[in-house]
Amino acid sequence: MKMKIRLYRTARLLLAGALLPVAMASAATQKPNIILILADDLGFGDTGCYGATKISTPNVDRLGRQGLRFTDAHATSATCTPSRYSLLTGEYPWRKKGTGVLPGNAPLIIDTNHVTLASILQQAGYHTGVVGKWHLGLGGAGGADWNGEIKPGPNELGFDYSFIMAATGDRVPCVYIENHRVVGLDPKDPIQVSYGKPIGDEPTGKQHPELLKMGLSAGHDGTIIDGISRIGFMTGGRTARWKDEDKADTFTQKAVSFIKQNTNAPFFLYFATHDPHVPRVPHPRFVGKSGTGVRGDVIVEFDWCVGEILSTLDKLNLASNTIVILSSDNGPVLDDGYADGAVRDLNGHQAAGPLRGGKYTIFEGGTRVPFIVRWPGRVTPGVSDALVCLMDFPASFAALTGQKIPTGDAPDSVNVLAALLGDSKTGREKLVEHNGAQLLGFRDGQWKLIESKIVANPEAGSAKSPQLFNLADDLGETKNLNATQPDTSRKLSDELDAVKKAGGRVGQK
Ligand code: NG6
Ligand code: CA
Repeated sequence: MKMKIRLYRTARLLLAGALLPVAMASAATQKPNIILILADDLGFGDTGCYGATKISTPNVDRLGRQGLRFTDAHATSATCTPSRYSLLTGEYPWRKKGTGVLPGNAPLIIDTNHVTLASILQQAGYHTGVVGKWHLGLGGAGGADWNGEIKPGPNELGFDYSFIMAATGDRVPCVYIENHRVVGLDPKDPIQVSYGKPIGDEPTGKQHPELLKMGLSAGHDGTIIDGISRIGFMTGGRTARWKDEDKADTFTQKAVSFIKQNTNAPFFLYFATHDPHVPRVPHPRFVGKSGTGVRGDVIVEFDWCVGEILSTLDKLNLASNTIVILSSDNGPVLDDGYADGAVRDLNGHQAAGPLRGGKYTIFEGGTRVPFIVRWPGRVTPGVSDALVCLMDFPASFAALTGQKIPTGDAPDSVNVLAALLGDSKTGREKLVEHNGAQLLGFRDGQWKLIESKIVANPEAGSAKSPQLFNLADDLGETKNLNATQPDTSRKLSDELDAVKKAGGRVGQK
């Protein structure tokens, strides 16, 4: 099946490539290694180079000094699954049903017949790997067979290697999956997963809150794994279960070995960390190290992970031939369902920096994320205000490596390579922002429109009338100009409608 999928995609890519003039293809072709470090829920203001003064992040700051630091880079959505869906497919997630935050037993939501960021680079000759959080579903219509071959998944979407957790740290199953198999599974203790009725005889957080080492503030009252109750129920797989405090070390070690094994070929590593998502359980060596509570501690842990990647590149003499990109899948959240003291211990830290809102919201804090591109000798260090989106990776890296995207694939991905490399001060002109659920915003240059809609979450940023902000002098989205500038509001609203109808390439210049 893998072979068939690959052949089909290869044929489509070759066909698309045939239309590309040979000279253009070779002139465009460059094959630096590419490492994409994607944090989970890291806010715009969470690191030193983005203005944090209370949390020390020397390794991220080093990247920031040595690279191009973007001030207006966005995830498509303010939650994980839709954000990562568009990063890999180059399609706005709100175009497709079923791209909301997924349960841990959801089937794969990406169509294996279309190219992805990974398959584009694989086709360009890269050895491709994903390590860390997946959260895009696994398996066919019935979901994954946790005790057998788990597919389709990343390996069917262009990744040669995968070492992942299925969904999030707070969702079952709490096991690692390497390529198609659960790691360390004892066949005599098979895994079962349910997001409906409780299964197995292990205690749940709902029935036995006294057994929890971390209290709850919302949800998360399913099976207790290692003293923390999760979303959903699981039984079995006891020898395969992860230890929360070791997760950063385990993922980092796998990422580092992937780099070490690929020193001779160009490689693409998508390193999707668990930090600083809930449950926040730093390794003991990071406990209390941030001075801003447990959320800060797992940011310090994240920074350590970044440092390990950078020092590996240095040791292997790969730094100058490797593009390192650091970003986050969505904006920050403090209380995300566990009573872990994140709000109480904040000590004045501003996770979203100067931005309004955060995860789940349509304000800039929801999707505007840290974004650094380092390519020593090629990308001049500095700051870029270009508007770019994580969804632009497929088109941009296809351009870098001389690949042509088949018609109809990655429809919303814009080639912003010149902005990523610092050759241009501008990226896309327009961008649809998405709070991860039903709410859309629209950016056209400095203008930001939030469409009128009432949604369930009162903090998401919805209102009965449209909201219009001029981000050039109101980055914090405090002055709604809809009433005084109705023409601008209408223009943006029409533009948003056009993107919704058009299906792609609207941000292209
Ligand atoms: C929410 C969870 C939250 C987090 C989020 C997904 C509750 C109350 N909240 O439903 O803890 O898991 O989903 O986060 O259960 S994301 O970064 O993967 O989008
Ligand atoms: Ca996230």
